[in-house]
Amino acid sequence: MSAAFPRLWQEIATIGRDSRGGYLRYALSEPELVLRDWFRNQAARRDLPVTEDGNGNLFAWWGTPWGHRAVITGSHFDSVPHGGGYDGPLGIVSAFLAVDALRERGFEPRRPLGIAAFVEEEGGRFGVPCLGSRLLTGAISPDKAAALCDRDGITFGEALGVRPAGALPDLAGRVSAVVELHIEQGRALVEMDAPVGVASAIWPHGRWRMDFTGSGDHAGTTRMADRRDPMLTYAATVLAANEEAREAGAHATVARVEVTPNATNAIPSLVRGWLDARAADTATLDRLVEAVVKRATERAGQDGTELAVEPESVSPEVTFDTGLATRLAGILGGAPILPTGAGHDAGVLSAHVPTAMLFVRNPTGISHSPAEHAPDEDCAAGVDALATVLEALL
Ligand code: HGY
Ligand code: MN
Ligand code: MN
Repeated sequence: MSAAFPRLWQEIATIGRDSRGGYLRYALSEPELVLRDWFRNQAARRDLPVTEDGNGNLFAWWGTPWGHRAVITGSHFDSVPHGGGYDGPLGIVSAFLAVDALRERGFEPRRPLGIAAFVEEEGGRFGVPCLGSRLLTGAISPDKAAALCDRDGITFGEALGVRPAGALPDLAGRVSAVVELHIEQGRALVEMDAPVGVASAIWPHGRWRMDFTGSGDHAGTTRMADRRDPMLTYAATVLAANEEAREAGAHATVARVEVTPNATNAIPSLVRGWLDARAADTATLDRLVEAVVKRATERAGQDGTELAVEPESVSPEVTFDTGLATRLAGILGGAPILPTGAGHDAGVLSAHVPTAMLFVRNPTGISHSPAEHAPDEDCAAGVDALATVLEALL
């Protein structure tokens, strides 16, 4: 295996790493800005001009920027809080190495290739995932995006420094294909004994903010019978979501909560929790969310609390271009084709342009955790696969 991958991977391995080996790479935060500079530096080393689309997305170009029938590859730098280092950056590092490999083969593309670094894919800072690709495709308005706030009250517009430019006109006319390489967030490739796979679909999924409101009071002097404690309604809802998902063969997670006033000796007045729900099809997802909200509402009635549910982002089912997926799997010697429950910028772009994803084997399947890891030899196989696929598309 060539040493190219570990050598380049090591250049970013410590950027934004926390004391537990996880990564804190919020969009447009200090570590991610360092990664964006690294991106520009890698592009400059390869004579690839870099453009910014006014939405926070970076593109390094082999050929004319946004030239005729361009191919786009790449991924994102941002991580979930204390997440893994591969989710996102692997697709960007692999793209630069794929260009190196194609140049070593003496390949001359007939179309421009854009290596993308999409902003805020995780939604970890501003709350809406795939924010950069949603802006690029017009799936979210510049004003709505600009007004999104992080935990410190800084808006995306302030962090970006400009009002987002919004949709690129005629994206479908400019771009002939998109291929995003990503670590697999699951163990299917391990079970299939394959280092690289091709995506068939992304499950429909979304995130709903649930506000449980009660009456704040003294923990020591308020009789149990007199309480309207939103923490009880929240707790019952977390358990209900888990039960309903198991019954529906779907996935539901409540992993983020904010409590007001969040004091040991004060019954909360507000508990804000986020439901992440996903299912193999839209009907199942809708039924799941409906069932969770119904049970939460019933419990609120018992507790004397109020419930408000706000969908923060909902992503429809994505079926990647079947012809493209089959063609790429064939080019890769019969690589497996598999679905995923994880959202990606490629999913957003697939509504506008023929889009594919390549997955690189993840031995544990773990992601969104410091334990996320892919062995160098599988990452190198991913680079080779990406180079082969890009050669065919360019
Ligand atoms: O949450 C997701 O599915 C993706 O990792 N943003
Ligand atoms: Mn992710
Ligand atoms: Mn990702």
